[in-house]
This record gives sequence, structure tokens and C-alpha cells, in this order.
Amino acid sequence: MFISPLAKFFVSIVVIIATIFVATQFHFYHTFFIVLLPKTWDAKWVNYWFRRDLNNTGIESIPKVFRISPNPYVSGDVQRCVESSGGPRLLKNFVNASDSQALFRLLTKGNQGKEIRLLDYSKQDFSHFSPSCANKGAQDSLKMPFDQFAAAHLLGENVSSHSYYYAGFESITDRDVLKEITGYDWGLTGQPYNQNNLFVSNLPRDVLTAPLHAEPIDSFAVQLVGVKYWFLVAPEDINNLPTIPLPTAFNLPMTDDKLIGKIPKIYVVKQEPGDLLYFGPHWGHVVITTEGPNLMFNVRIDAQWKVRNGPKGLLAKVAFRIRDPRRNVAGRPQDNTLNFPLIYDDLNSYYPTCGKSEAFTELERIAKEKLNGK
Ligand SMILES: O=C(O)CCC(=O)C(=O)O
Repeated sequence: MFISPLAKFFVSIVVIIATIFVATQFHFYHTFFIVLLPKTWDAKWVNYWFRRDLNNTGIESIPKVFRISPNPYVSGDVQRCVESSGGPRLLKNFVNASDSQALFRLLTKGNQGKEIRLLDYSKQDFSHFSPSCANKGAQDSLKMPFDQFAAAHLLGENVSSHSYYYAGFESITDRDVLKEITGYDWGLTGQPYNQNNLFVSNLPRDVLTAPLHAEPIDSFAVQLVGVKYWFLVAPEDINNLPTIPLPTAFNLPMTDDKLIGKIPKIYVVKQEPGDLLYFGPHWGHVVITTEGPNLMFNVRIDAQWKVRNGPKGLLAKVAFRIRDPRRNVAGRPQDNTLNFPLIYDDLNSYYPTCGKSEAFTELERIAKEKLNGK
């Protein structure tokens, strides 16, 4: 077929412009390439491309830290209290959480016989901001019915029996039990109800239980017992990182110090019993669960229009992931382990050991100083 030189010229120009567009508009085109690879090849490529023997090497730069100021909860409609932009909101005294034993009893009754997966944090060497350093692969886990864990570590006198076991992202609680506990019917918010995730522990010391990740969904985290510290990263800054959506976005291999050095701003929150923390789709978060009995529910509500209004790079990647009918926007670590086992494990434990992160130590110090006034 004859193609005129002029047509070839125009095609070349279009290809060049499209490449520049992808490279600039969508930033890390490398992550697009990985997202487009068939399953298992994506993990092979990551293994080929990234060295595994990196350690933290010291502070590169520390993000500017902003404290999210609390707002009182004044209306019976949570959706009206949150930002349509998806920006974080801390609503104080959303739930009356003064009787932790009564809450544990209600939850135990509602979740009798339901199995939870407990991760053992006893071997965690340091707090890791980057999932690449989290060494989840080396974490032991075990399964047991919720009531068995509650009897051993939450109820009555056993509330003083600490353990390094932590259950997270467990979608076992029925909507009516959640309504009884939080005093709010999460199914009536006007948007499709997705799922509620339970986080429970009774740790002997503060532990960083979730390194950086970002879900493409609205999150309403209701703290019922104990305290959590949250470090939040805006979607625009997540978009500037090389991330892979599963559809929860995780960064490509990077040490804690390197990753923190790439983030310009971090918003910090201290969440106490009764507080509701809202954040919208693609808000990255890192969570420290404090010592002692701790209970939190994170209710996930679909908010596709917020995803569409957010950074286009993140939208494009997540749209590709959820084209698969087995996926939905609320994928949990347990689902990732089943659906994307190789790449999920790699992104969550790429380096055998990163060592202590000076950048995170400093970030935590600044955050706690801002939040606790110390
Ligand atoms: O509380 C935690 O340990 C993690 C919470 C979290 O990452 C979430 O709700 O998405």
C-alpha cells in the first residue's frame, strides 16, 4: 500500500505528540506500561527493573506537615459534612464511644463464629512508610473466629492481655450491627453502599499497621476504641508518584526515605474514640495504631464522580484495572492476595530489609508535636 510522505509525516507528528502527552500529562508512563502488562508479567517486569538490595540512606527532604483541624458533627447526614472535593474532614464526637466493653460485647455477639485473619507484627523491625519496606511476606498470619480473639484480648479482664496480632480490612460485620454500634445507617447515604472494614487489635506498643496506599473510593473511618495517627497524601501528590492500582494504589519499589522525599505535603490527624475521619478517593494514607485495645471501622462508599474529577492519570490506571468484572473499586488486601498475588506481594515487601527510616522518624516527631503539642 502506498503511503504518501506527507501522511507519514503527519502520523509521525501524531505519535510524537501522543508520546509527549502521555509522558507529561500522565507522568510516570512506566507505571502505565506495567498496568497494561498481563498478570504475572507485571511482577516479572518489576523484578527485572528494580534492584532488591536497597536500604534507607537518610533524609532527602521532609514534607511540609499540616494538621487537619477538627469539625464538630452537627448533622444527621454524614455526606453533608464532607467535602465534595474529597478533602479530609475530622468530625469529633460522631459516636458515643465512652463504653469500650459494651462496644466489644456488641461486636462479639454480631460476629460470633466469623473468621478473621490476624497478622503478627512481633517481627516488624521499624515503622515503614513505604509498602516496599513493609516486609509483609515475612509476616506470620493466622485465622480464628472473631469471638475467640475477643475473648482472649478484648473482653473483661483479658483487655489487659496485649498481643502483636492485628486484624484489618475484615468485611464481616452486618449492616444492622454496624448501625447499632455507630448509631448511623450507612446504607442510607444516597450512594451505593459498598462495604465496611473492621480493624481490631490490642498491641503492646504503637505499630505502623498500614504503609502508604490509596483507595479509589470514599472512606469514612469511625474510631471506636483507642487512638490512631493518620498521615494523608493528596491525590495530586499520589498522581506524581509511580503507583500501580490493584485497584488500591501502591508505589513501585522505593525505600521509606526515598518515598517521603518525593512527597511535598502531608496532612496529619489524631483520631480518638468517637471521631469520624473522612477522606475521598485516591487520598494516600499511612496509619499508626496505638498500643492497647483498638477498634475502628472504615466504611467504603462508591464515589466514582470524585474519581472522575480527580487526577486523570490515576483515573486512567484504575479504569483499566476495574474493567475486569471480578474487580470492584473496594478491593482489600485479602482480595489482592487472591487476584494479583505476585505483584501485591512484591509491592508490599520488595526489600528484605530497609533498616530504620530517619525521614519517617522525623516526620512522626513533627506530626506528634503538632497533634499533641509536645
Ligand atoms: O488502621 C489501619 O491499620 C489501616 C487503615 C486503613 O488503611 C484504611 O482504612 O484504609
